[in-house]
Amino acid sequence: GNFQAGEDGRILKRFCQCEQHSLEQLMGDTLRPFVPAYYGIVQRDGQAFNQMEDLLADFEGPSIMDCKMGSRTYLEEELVKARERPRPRKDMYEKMVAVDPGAPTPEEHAQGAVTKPRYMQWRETVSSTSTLGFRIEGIKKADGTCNTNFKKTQELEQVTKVLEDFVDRDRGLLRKYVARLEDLREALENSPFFKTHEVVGSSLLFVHDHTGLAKVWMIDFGKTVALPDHQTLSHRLPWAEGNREDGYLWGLDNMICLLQGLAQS
Ligand code: 4IP
Ligand code: MN
Repeated sequence: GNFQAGEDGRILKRFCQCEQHSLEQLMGDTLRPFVPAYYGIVQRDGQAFNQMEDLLADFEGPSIMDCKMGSRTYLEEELVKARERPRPRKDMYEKMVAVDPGAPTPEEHAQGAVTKPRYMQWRETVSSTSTLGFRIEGIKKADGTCNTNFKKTQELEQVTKVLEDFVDRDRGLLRKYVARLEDLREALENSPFFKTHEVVGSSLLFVHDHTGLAKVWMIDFGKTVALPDHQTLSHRLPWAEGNREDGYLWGLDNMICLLQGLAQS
């Protein structure tokens, strides 16, 4: 797997250059309180790992939710590569058919394969990524239940139900999550790092427990890349190929709105 247990309060994640670069820079950014602390590279059995803070360490029997943020989940460079040299992916075809046997085109059925951007775009359009700018990837609750079957969770009502269930309709929890997300939004809007990076495939990790502790962090920076000099993003404008907009803040605005609605209902 990608993870190994680290020493006290730390985890090891398979080394990724892009993630290392991002975590290092984030340690000196306004976003620092919203990302895992980074402790550098370590070697284990001849393999390199990024060592970072175990975000679950302070919780007693945590409930956890992973939401992938943004309206685009692949890098523009992956689109260019796939166009120049299409690499048919059988594994992605199979993942697609498992969710919807009717999704592949007749040509894709004949090939038994799809390109990565094709798969990623399809995932976006059947989930809430395309309609809300975020999608729920997985939930593990304190009661032991675990669900990663959200590939077709798209409608606002479905998403709302899942979020309500995650917090067991606890308004106090919802208010804490909303407050934390509003703080995060402010930090993002003031972050030099965020302004100058395309943030793709990154998630928000929601964690709470029975003591009422509730926090959210940004995780997964394997596809967070610096823009060319002097280019910046709004993170709210729609994506058009070449503008590199990722829809991150659009998704966060929608998420905050939704949770606010639940907290008040
Ligand atoms: C996965 O699709 C996720 O999108 C992965 O993103 C992505 O990894 C995988 O691409 C893709 O197959 P499913 O979630 O539908 O299984 P993440 O790691 O953010 O979950 P990348 O490499 O794009 O981060 P491949 O090319 O690694 O298979
Ligand atoms: Mn992820």
